Amino acid sequence: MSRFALVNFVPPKDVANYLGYSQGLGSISAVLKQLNHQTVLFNIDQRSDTKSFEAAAYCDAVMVYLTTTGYPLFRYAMAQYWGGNLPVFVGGPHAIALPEVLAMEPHVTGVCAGEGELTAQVLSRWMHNDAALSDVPNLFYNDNGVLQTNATGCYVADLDSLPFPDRDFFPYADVLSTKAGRLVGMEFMATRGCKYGCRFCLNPRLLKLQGKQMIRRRSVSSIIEEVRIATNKYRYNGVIGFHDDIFTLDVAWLNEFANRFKKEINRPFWCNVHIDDIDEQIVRTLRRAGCYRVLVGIECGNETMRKKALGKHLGNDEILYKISLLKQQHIKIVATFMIGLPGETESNLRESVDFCRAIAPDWILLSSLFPFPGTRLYTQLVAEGRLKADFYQHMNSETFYSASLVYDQGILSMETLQYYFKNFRKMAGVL
Ligand code: B12
Ligand code: SF4
Repeated sequence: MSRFALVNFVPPKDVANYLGYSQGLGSISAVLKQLNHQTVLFNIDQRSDTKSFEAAAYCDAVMVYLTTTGYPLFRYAMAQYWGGNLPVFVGGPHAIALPEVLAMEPHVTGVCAGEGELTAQVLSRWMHNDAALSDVPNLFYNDNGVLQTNATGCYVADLDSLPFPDRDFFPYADVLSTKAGRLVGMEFMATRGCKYGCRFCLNPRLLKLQGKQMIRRRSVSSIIEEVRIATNKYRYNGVIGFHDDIFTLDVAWLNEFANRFKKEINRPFWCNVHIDDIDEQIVRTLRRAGCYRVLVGIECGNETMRKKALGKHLGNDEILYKISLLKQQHIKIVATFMIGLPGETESNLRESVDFCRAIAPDWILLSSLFPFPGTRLYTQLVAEGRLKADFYQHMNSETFYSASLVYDQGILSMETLQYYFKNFRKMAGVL
């Protein structure tokens, strides 16, 4: 039996409302426990004291869930605490984006370039000399200075065969009781993968690494069973949240879900939808199932920019029509917008504000554009010389949450960006 430290580098509490639950780490913990290993969670932020770093190093191995914004802290932890004989494995979005770079960093034992359940299973055998690193699916590693890249594209074909994510591993009752926790609700995920090709998102890379078949869905029975067990266990009466990238990809699945969720669970839920996917019938089905809020990616007000810069092929008229369908069914709208896009002028920013006003969402999630490694936008900006390929090594981990841009946008001044970042909601009439 081994004891694994599962580490998540999270934003400090005063910077972002990180809730603490991660489906990815929860799933890896469940898989390891099924094999009789122990798992310990470390949520570490830049204000964490040395004890957290040191305690993780007392486990038999460290497994890091790495986002790009967590990279500076990861590097610090490796240099100060975890370098040496401790096996350190890295997975998560930043690992999926840059496995060949991370694998060659000092003291990194291996990097998971994809889904982690099969990887974790074989790694736990490696810990007991029962497998070689070359046997581990999706793993990139440094073999005496030579990069080894095992087959990627390995994933669990039947998601129902996985144990439910391990919620007990998190301080889960606390997660639910915070203000943000009450808003986000109890989180679930029925689908993995997304068919769209947005230039700012990591999903197209995952699709390329793992192939189209990787878009998978759990059965309705499996997701309902998980909701029933988890809500009973935590005596939870609040809202349910589905984190699937797009909840409405499969109409037949959605119909079955709507009938059974209403009958067997009957709780309000929110989910993510894509404007392209929804029509009157789907919106009615969502409502019938109990959907009271959706998150919709709009990103900007200029149609050409949305298509060309962001790869989101949606017309403004189509968006307004689909939004009206959602409103007819009294479904609340949370719209995402980004500012600081390549080629964006102040007049484009005003277009975004005006379009947002026309949509009149119930809430806006606004961010400044962050070209994550592994996305087509990142590759483009690096090729154009407007972004340093290793920018993430030097940034402050709070950059992501501010109005500053990490690339040379060349048109908008810092003052203009900050002004729109601060006043966008008010200007669009969303308070
Ligand atoms: C739900 C979600 C959240 C939730 C939960 C986050 C979490 N840690 O799970 C909340 C809202 C809290 C959140 C916060 C943030 N998120 Co978020 N989030 C997502 C979302 C939509 C789904 C994540 C998920 O559950 N995926 C499904 C599970 C099964 O996959 P997974 O998490 O990747 O884990 C698997 C593998 O990566 C791997 N794996 C992971 N860790 C390890 C470790 C080892 C050792 C191994 C072997 C394998 C392994 O195995 C897991 C199981 O298969 C993704 C988009 C996406 N589709 O993934 C964005 C995404 C992960 N988020 C992103 C970002 C930027 C953030 C924030 C930085 C933003 C913010 N507002 O603060 C924070 C970071 C907080 C943190 N450190 O976790 C980016 C990351 C991009 C990047 N390159 O870093 C993504 C990819 C969206 C995007 N923009 O493209 N997020
Ligand atoms: S629709 Fe959403 S999840 Fe899918 S590729 Fe675009 S941004 Fe990513």
